[in-house]
Amino acid sequence: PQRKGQSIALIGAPIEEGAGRQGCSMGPKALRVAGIQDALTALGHDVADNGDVSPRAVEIAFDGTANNPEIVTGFAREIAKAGETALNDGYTAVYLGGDHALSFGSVAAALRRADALRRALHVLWLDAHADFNTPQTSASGNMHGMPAAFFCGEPGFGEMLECPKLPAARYHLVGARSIDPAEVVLLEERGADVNDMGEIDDKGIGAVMRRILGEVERDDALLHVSFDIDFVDPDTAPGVGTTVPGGATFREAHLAMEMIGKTGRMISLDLVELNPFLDDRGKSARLMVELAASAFGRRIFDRPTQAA
Ligand code: HAR
Ligand code: MN
Ligand code: MN
Ligand code: MN
Repeated sequence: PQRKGQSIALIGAPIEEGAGRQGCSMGPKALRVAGIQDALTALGHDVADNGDVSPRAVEIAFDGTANNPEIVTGFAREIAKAGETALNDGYTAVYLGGDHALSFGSVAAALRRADALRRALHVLWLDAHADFNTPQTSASGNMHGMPAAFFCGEPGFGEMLECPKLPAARYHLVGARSIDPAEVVLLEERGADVNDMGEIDDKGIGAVMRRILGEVERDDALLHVSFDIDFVDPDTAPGVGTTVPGGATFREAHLAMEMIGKTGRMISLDLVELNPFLDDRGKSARLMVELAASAFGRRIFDRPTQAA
């Protein structure tokens, strides 16, 4: 059930070097201006703002194509450290992105925490993209397109970060509509749980989410949620660098987040890929705050929903 009165830690991660264009570094500020702290506090939670991580670039290179590996790795290590500390102190971590490369660090923290508790972790990836490239497969070299391959144990990331690996079957991608050919092959071979928009159109977001959250329940697992704003249709959320038409509606996104909240199993949440430079008067930032609130218990009306 929904956990009331949680301690929540906001961790800003102004990384933009994982993306192909600049602007995501302004995301943490935009989410704060849009009222993330007040929105979660209003739901009865205790919300600490831990500020932004400030990494140094480290010396590292990968075989293949990977842009800005030094600063992306610097961020990943700092984020993992800040996240692990927050989780160990009993906080639910909310990462304010930042491009999706922040999840190298946030998922590492969640995996370490689950490992320490001897619990299984599932990762729910709400995204138009699979982010399952490696430096060997990536055509762009943009590292925001790679974190899922990393934490599922694909080789090619060298000494980037130490963390337990996620079995691919516990990587649940929802909302996909742009997956590269090499990613399709890899996702299939590894047995990742891919739910594209066609699946959502066919079965409905409620059924798709119910099935996934049912697996989390079955495993008595913890849940990390990675919310890429391009999961939502660009007409509704224009503040993003990689727009793909045909995304989730306002209502589908809300229902997904409400269902996540009701499980009471989410230990960490990424809010990523917001590009305030491209936004329409704060529209996308405000939507992200609203959706985060839904995952933390905001309801229009507390109607009972069907059990998993
Ligand atoms: N698959 C493409 C690549 O690897 C695009 C990845 C874009 N990723 C994000 N985050 N915007 O989901 O370059
Ligand atoms: Mn993404
Ligand atoms: Mn995306
Ligand atoms: Mn499955």
